[in-house]
Amino acid sequence: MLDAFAKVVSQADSKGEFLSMEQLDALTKMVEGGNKRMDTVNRITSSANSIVTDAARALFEEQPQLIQPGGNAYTNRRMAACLRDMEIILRYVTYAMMAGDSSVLDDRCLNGLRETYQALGVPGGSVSAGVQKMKDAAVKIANDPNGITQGDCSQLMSELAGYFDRAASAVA
Ligand code: PEB
Repeated sequence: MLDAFAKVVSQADSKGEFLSMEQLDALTKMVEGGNKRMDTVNRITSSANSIVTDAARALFEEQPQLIQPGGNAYTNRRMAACLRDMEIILRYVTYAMMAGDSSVLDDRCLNGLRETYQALGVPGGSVSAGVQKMKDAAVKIANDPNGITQGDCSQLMSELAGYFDRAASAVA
């Protein structure tokens, strides 16, 4: 598991090189944008419950077969597993956002997840659709201009969206 700093250090070390100016500039920008990054993580973390439940509700509205007998979210046990999975994925996205690097999400959540779902008979495409819904909600919440110092968050938001896309395509 790496963060943006450790990643650059490890890449440079594997080549036996000093950090480049480009790498230093990129990390300086990351430090300068640190408050915005933490606000983003904080906002998503505080709204995690509603992000998960709203996305699940919308998913079941679009794909009602999931909650009908024989569906993959039918019975309380499967419904609970489904909501839990969405929460786990969202949690790892917030970790990646905090670290500024996807490796924690990749290594501890997404690696092998497609195969797990295949083995369980859980439709990956549906999980993927649920993740996309969480993405839309999370970006909306993180990018809300109300109640926060104004600034340009476009780069952070596309980074955030990228982690969700990564999760969605890992299981699709
Ligand atoms: C991944 N999910 C499930 C299981 C595992 C995961 C390992 C099997 C064990 C269990 O049931 O608890 N666990 C999960 C994860 C990590 C982890 C992401 C990462 C670290 O450790 N059902 C639906 C939707 C979807 C869904 C499409 C969006 O209809 C999910 C939610 N996951 C779902 C369901 C099960 C499951 C298990 C229904 C139970 C499947 C079953 O037992 O029939």
